[in-house]
Amino acid sequence: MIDKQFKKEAFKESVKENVKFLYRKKLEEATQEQIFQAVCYTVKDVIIDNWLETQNAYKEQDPKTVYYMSMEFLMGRALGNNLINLTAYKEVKEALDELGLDLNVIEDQEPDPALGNGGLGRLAACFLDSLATLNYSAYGCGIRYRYGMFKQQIKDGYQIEVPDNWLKNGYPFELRRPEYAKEVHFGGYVDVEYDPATGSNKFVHKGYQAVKAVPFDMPIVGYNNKIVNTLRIWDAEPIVDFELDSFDKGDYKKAVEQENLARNIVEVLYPNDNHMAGKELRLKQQYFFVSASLQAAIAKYKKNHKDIMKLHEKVTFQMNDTHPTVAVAELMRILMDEEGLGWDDAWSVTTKCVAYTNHTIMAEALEKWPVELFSRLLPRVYQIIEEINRRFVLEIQEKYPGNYDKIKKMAILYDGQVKMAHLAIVAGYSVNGVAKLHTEILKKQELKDFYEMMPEKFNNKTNGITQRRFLLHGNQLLADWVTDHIGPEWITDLSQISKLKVYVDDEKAQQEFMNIKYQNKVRLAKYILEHNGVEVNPRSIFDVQVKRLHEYKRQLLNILHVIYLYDQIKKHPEMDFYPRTFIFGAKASAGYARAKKIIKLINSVADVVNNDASIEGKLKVVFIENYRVSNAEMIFAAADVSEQISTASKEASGTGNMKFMLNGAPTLGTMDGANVEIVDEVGKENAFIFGLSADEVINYENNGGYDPRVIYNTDDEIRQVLTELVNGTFSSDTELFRDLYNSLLNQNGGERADQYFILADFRSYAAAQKKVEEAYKDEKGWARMAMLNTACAGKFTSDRTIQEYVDDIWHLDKVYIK
Ligand code: B1H
Repeated sequence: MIDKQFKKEAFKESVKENVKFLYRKKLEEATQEQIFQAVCYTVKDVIIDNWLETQNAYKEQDPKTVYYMSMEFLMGRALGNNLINLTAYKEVKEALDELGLDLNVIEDQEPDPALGNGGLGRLAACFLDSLATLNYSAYGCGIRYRYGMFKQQIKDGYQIEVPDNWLKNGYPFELRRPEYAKEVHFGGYVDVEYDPATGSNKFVHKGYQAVKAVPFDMPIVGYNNKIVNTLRIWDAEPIVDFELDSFDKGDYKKAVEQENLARNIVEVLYPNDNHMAGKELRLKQQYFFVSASLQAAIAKYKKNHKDIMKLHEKVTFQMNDTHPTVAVAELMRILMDEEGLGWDDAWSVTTKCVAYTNHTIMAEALEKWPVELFSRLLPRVYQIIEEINRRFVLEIQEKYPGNYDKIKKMAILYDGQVKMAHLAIVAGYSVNGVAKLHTEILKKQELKDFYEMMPEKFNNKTNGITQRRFLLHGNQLLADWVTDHIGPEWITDLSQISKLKVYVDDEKAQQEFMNIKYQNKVRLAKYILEHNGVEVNPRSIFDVQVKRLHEYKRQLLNILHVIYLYDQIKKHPEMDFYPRTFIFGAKASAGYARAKKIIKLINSVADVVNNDASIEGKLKVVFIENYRVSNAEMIFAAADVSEQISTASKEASGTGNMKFMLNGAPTLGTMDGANVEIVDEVGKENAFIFGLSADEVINYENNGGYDPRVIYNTDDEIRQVLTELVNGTFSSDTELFRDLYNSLLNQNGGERADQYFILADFRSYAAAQKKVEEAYKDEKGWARMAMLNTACAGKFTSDRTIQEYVDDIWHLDKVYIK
């Protein structure tokens, strides 16, 4: 189904027209960036028609709508993805060819909209793609950060953060919607006033600062179904214009403050993955977009529904982690203070409308706000939380009379803090984890008391990824090959990909499959040469770990093992060694010193290893600068080995693991997160599993940890590797990596020695790596294993995840466009 506008001639004309219209130029005179804009406007023109039609269909058919509330949407580039989902990619590529233009180069002009940190934000983006593709009415609700995830530069091996001014040239796909602006209020105080109309008291918020929330809409194009949903991200503007003479002094001061508040609120994404910043501005961001989104959703509902008590029949709010959890109290506030409901009615509606997804058990990510801060910034909302808490504590007491420990563990307000997860669980009608193991850990450990009190709320929704971006767009060679063998149904029904299983022993298919992998490796090698100046051998094993840098993800284990291999090759130059390229990509939070040190270590090891002629290029180490969605697509396509080596129990799910698998890279990993389910699907013999189990790790943790010194003292090779961190092998400054060294061997304050069990898992990891090498030498065996990974990846589509959310939690209706 090709839209009229994508008939080549019409498309070419339209691009030329747009270049003229936008820049007063002829095509030959335009820059690539200008051509990019012109192409986007042509594409947007088609999208707009479908967008209108979709919204009309929604108006007519009145389906239930999910509002996916998230501080992060890691969208990645839109142009290529939109063309893919409009099924116009190839036609447009050809049309541009005929104009002497290269679609790849044009796509490369687009900044990555990077309004997210990592997995959590990218999951939200995959969900929007699946919701539109599966014909469900959905809004993404978020913030239009002026600056998204910082750009990473590597200088002398160190990470430098550069601001990401993604809106610099204007973003062609967004649409400003000032007519839907909303006001959001901060600070001030609450007055109790007698309301003669109702004969009771009402609460009035006074003396606040106000900000105008202005929505920008981005189209979310469904695959080949004419559906276009909306990602609505909010910008902040000051409410008062400066009409100086109309202000007295007090108003002038207030006007300046409101101006500043508006300017600051949406300025920048907090670049912390799995870590709570705890800053006042962050709470402002949260309330800002939550309040605006809820107001907009309720206004939309009220346009064609009278009874606010039935809100839950048409609307559901999914809270992406606790970041938007203030929604619970804000919805209560709107229902009571604006819609006039009493507490019980408001609570009844709220608790049928909000649901919560937990994404992590890392303690430092749990959101807790000081009561002092919270009540000062959001006095009315805080008052409501106090009442929710008071009633919940009564419930606890009723269920567990005399058990004050339960109150201590479950109350929303305790020790002068507001515990956002507790608020989300108490109000949510659903609480879900993001992989089977993660949900079990929530039930048995982290949220045990809540699970015992309200087991019916808890459920699992194993994450997924969209095959449209991560195979169809990212790996076009393999996508075509798959379609040639099993037809195109996999694009919207990934379970079909299991049909590839009949080819795994077919030698011709094996060769074609591995040849595609080789071509993708050549493409990546070229990128690495251009961006890192390092020459890598596409015949070597591409062993890849790309993800945010975090100690629990254990990039340190990977690089220590590289050092170990380097030592081995130096010591036994004659030994058999299959050439290996270790590829890393990772951003560290700007304030996370140890993570940044690990980046420096990787680059220092790379310097030594890559420049040591004596090892004859057997080993290469590459740190890819500025890992992000756009280069990720290329990296997954080129990977032979997928490193998923988190300390078991720490990675809630992981989604990179699924992207590698779909692209034919077996997992080298621990039994953590969704790795467990990957192994269930593909079989243990087609993965390389090592390390402590989650139970074992949790057991150690509950019993005071373990002693890495025993390993250090008894294993000479491991001791040698650690010694090289501090003996000048990788830096003339022997103190440079001292903290990393110490972190593995010494207890430090509350932090245990080697708290992520790196030494404990080292030998088992090295053994698994040895197995990888042996397996890779068997060409046919490897081809079979790689193909099986692709063929068994069907479960890990976000289409499946979304359908489960719909069936078990949201209960949305499908909408079809004629
Ligand atoms: C995940 C986060 C996260 N879990 C706090 N939690 C943040 C927490 O800015 N903050 O304050 C930002 C992000 N991110 C990830 O979610 C998990 O680590 C992955 O295992 C999981 O696959 C992903 C999606 O569920």
